[in-house]
Amino acid sequence: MGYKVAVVGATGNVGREMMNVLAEREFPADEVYAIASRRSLGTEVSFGDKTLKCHDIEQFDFSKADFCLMSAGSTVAKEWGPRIAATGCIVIDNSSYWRYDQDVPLIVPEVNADAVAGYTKKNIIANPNCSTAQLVVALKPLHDAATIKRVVVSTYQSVSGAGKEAMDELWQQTKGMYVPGAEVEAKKFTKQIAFNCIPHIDVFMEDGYTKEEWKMLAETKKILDPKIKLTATCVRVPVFVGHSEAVTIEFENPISAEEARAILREAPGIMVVDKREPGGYVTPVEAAGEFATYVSRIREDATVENGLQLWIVSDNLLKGAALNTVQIAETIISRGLLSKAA
Ligand code: 11C
Repeated sequence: MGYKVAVVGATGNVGREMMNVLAEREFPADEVYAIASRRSLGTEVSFGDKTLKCHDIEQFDFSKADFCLMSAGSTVAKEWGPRIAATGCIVIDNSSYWRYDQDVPLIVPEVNADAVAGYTKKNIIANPNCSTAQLVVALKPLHDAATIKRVVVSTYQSVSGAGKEAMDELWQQTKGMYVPGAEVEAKKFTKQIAFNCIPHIDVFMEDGYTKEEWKMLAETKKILDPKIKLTATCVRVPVFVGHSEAVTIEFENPISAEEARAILREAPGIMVVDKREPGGYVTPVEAAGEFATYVSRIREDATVENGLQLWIVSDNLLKGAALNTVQIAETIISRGLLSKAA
């Protein structure tokens, strides 16, 4: 007998990927329910070779589901997370709303799968921000080997992280550049995104960092190690899918590029592509649609003691969101932690 899975936010970028990942990984589901707000009622979404009609979140009986994979933003997560959790259905939420709650585990299965057992406090588990998920998968095995002290990261984040309208804005604006009179003004972004890059993701905070940059720090500490120092600059680039990160790491103990490459080759979820020749590295176009997090350009940083530099690329809608939520549900099942009988 399999499980019953509700996907809330099924019509969004991430919700649709959740459906694809459940189907592609052959998640042991008897039933998958597509859930959305009333205005999406009747909208159809694909699940494998089936087409599912969306249910209205207000009308759906969540007590019949074992898992609720939710990607509908913080407002929905705040209101509906506890309501769904109270029915006995485990909520795995992709928004930032629950991530920093000490009674809610924040999980990347390759990094801190043991912490998932803590979900019983609220029956809610949080999925990290996409830029954090791919970062910590690569940092974890290196931290185990040589103890990370400090990380400096610059991100190159695709527009799909900002949703479907943002993807449309990049597409229309790019086309409009070549058609006199068809220029498209910036709407979703603060400035032109076509042929440009914007050093601003999420809101500004008092100290001058953006919330996206703060999230990378707070989430890395919660998932991996609170002792790690991290500073980030998060930049939006005109790429549709796939976030890239240039990462400088300072370690407590010596670690060579060769050792790091060997460790990362064995690490779960990581694919090393590092040929030190033209094209011997991965770009977001190649990572889009893939489950792996790719690491390239592994080299020693001669400006500090025990320093390394890496280039990390992953599909932000998959490892950064949909894949990770499905992996969390798989972890609960494989560890026998589901409190409700399947
Ligand atoms: C972006 N990382 O690329 C964001 C999207 O906290 O889950 C995901 C925001 C979040 O815009």
